[in-house]
Amino acid sequence: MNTIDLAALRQGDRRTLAKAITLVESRLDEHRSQAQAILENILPDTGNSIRIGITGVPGVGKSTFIEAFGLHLIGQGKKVAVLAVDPSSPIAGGSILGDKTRMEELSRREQAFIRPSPSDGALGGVAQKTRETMLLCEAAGYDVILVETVGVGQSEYQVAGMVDFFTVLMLPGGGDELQGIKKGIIELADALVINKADGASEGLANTSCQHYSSAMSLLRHPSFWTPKVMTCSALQLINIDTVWDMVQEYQQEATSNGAFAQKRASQNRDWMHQLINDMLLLKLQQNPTIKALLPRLEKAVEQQQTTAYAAAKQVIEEL
Ligand SMILES: Nc1nc2c(ncn2[C@@H]2O[C@H](COP(=O)(O)OP(=O)(O)O)[C@@H](O)[C@H]2O)c(=O)[nH]1
Ligand SMILES: [Mg+2]
Repeated sequence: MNTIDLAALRQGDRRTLAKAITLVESRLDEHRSQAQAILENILPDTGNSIRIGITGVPGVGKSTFIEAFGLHLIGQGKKVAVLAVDPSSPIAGGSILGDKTRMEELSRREQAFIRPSPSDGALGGVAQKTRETMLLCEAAGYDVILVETVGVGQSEYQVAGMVDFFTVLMLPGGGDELQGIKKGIIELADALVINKADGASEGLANTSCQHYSSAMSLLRHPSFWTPKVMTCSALQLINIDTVWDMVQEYQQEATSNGAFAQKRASQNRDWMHQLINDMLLLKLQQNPTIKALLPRLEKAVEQQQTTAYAAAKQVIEEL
């Protein structure tokens, strides 16, 4: 893999973008430093997008929704990038690759760029790669970045921490726990969208909508924004435009009151701290003295010859 044509990337050339993402996803140190150089270079061209996270249990309709939503956005003159954070099945069963058929039309569009979840990278894992990929997509002129996650492990929390607007798709009827939505996820949501509000399920979807609307109004939300609850049908294209209108309303308000920039700034700060932790750990694991010391210390701790605290302190002092 050699150099990336940054001018072509900035002009939105898809092949160049794909190549740059592959570089970012690589585990090789050499690629890593090339990727970092590119990211430093394009940083001034990033940030001009709205980053939207989409989560929900398997089968709720994420892929169908993204297809409908993405096509709607393209109709509004937007360029849309779809990324996935799916630590469970990095390549073969990746949420996007697995049901690319559900995004058939979107994937054919010139104004859409769809990238499956990266395989778990060394530093920072999948989320780190997705953050960097997001920057590349912004430099390539994508206006809307959709980040999908199936919600395995910590992925919803990670996605919520890298987007401007976090959407939880839900099924009509059944509480969040019944649906297998993790505790705490609802509290992170900027919007709950009850999908499949069509046919026989429409009434149930409306009941769920009322239920969650009152539940959300009781939740304390640490922001100017009171999370919205609405229904839609990704399949029958009902309310897809309403969801986009809501996101735009959020963006306008958050931009004018400063919350938008503030949130991104604090996300970047948190990201840096996360990276410091990861890098420290890596340094620790690669240090030859510590490598030799660790098995002895583990044994000593197991056999209660030393306290865990004293052993940990010895390792840190070695570093
Ligand atoms: N009735 C109805 N079915 C839907 C809707 N959205 C998705 N589905 C169906 O639900 C199933 C799962 O959808 P999919 O997009 O693959 O869900 P994902 O696993 O969350 O990505 C598919 O059979 C879809 O056709 C909807 O709005 N209404
Ligand atoms: Mg899917």
